[in-house]
Amino acid sequence: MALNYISAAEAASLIKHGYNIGLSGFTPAGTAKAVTAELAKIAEAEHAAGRPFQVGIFTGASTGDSCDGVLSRAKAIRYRAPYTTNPDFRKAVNNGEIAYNDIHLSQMAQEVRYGFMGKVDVAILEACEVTPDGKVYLTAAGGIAPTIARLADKVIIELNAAHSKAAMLLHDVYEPLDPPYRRDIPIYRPSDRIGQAYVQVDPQKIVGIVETNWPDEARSFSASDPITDKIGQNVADFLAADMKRGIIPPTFLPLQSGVGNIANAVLGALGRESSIPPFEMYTEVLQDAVVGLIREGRVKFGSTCSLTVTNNCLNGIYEDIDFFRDKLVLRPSEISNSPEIIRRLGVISINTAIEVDIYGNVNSTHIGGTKMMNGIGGSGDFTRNAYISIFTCPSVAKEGKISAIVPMVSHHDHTEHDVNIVVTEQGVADLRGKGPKERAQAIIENCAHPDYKQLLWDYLKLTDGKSQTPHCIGKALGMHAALAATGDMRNVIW
Ligand code: 0RQ
Repeated sequence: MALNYISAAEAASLIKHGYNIGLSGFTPAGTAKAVTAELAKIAEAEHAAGRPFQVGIFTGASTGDSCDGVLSRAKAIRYRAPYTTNPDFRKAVNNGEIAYNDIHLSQMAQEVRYGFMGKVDVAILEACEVTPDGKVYLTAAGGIAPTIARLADKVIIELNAAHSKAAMLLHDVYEPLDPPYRRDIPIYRPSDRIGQAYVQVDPQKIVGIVETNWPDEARSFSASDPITDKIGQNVADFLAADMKRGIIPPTFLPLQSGVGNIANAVLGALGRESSIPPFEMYTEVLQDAVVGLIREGRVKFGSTCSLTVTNNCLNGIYEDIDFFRDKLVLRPSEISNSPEIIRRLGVISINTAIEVDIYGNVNSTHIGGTKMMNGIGGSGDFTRNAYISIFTCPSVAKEGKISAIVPMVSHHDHTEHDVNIVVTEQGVADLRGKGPKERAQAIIENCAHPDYKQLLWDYLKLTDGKSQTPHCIGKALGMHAALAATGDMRNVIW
């Protein structure tokens, strides 16, 4: 079949009000850009003419401004799942304008297949190459591309020259069967490849190819600071000690790490820790720090869903593809984040918390219990199934007005049953093998900021001190209430 080249505007005009669109990509890496940017213009014109225009968006994780940003500002999103990081999208969600379904990333493709979110009308896949028989070679991420490409009525390809064809060598595309026919996913080492290099699309469904030259809209990192450096060092020291004790085998175990500045600093510190041997990653996002560690031989292999790296770093990988091709693999998100594989490989997970309570419950998503920050991402997929699950965060936020260690989390993403280790710049609380009352001692003593330690000890005195999980229910959110009333949690009066 001949490939049909069309403009981004023509492609966007195929998307109608009420459609659900499925997008390739995972974080801004590998996400379609040109068609969604044009779609926002259509939405604005339709709204100006007094007509409704909104779509549902199914994707792998966050996207860039040319999707979530422009479409939020154009009020063109009715529904979206899963994770996002865009500030305009966040504003719209917290104004009640968008139905946001913040699900575990490993579950996204299968929930689309199960039909929980409605049908996929149009899939838009970013590719570095496409063949007339429908082989689509993805760019910097796996995401949910195989599923949306198979389920969509129509498929649009953004053929993006900003990505080198070297990306063709990085993908391992595999889609499991649905129950009751699902079998084990045969990955036994992070480097195992089990699928194909491309997404096979029915060529009859490809309604157009849009040629673009649009680099990924990657976020850059702030330089590490003394707080993130100390958190990173605390994690590295903890893991080195666990290896010395024989809890972690001498070969070490694969690591997962989330996104953001803290995660980048943690990986940097692990790379520098000479008592930790070269290790592998089984993760969902791979950031700049890890690419540097692969070059140095500190990271032996990276299995990931996306290359969430700066464009300089991405181009460096493409230029040195002969070096990287047997050290990296990009997988669909339901494989990179598969609970089955995470448990089998014994992955050590490292994610970031917004707040942690004294019993080890973690809030990763909501500010003040009600306002969405980003979303749970893959942190639940990894935490629940990890060999050792670690959460990191600075002990305070907003110049000390907010304590990250609180009596009770104001929103609950990861329960005390799943969280093993809490790390702040103050120290490390090892919760393994401890009951709730012992956990509270470890967290307050080791992780709370000195400004808040006594306040937290005083809170415990309000409880009966004996129950399985001692709380004073009327005051458990007292620090949050003090913040809301006075702008500073330190003003709490118990
Ligand atoms: O605010 O942006 O105004 O400065 O939250 O916090 O410390 O810069 O850290 O960039 O790593 O983000 C949890 C949001 C942390 C992120 C979260 C404010 C703080 C700052 C950002 P400013 P930092 P990060 C990977 C797996 C989801 C779960 C996960 C995240 C801003 O890491 O989205 O790990 N995680 N998923 O000041 C009020 C508090 C606060 C607070 C921090 N207690 N109250 N504000 N902030 N704590 C994702 C994927 O799966 C793809």
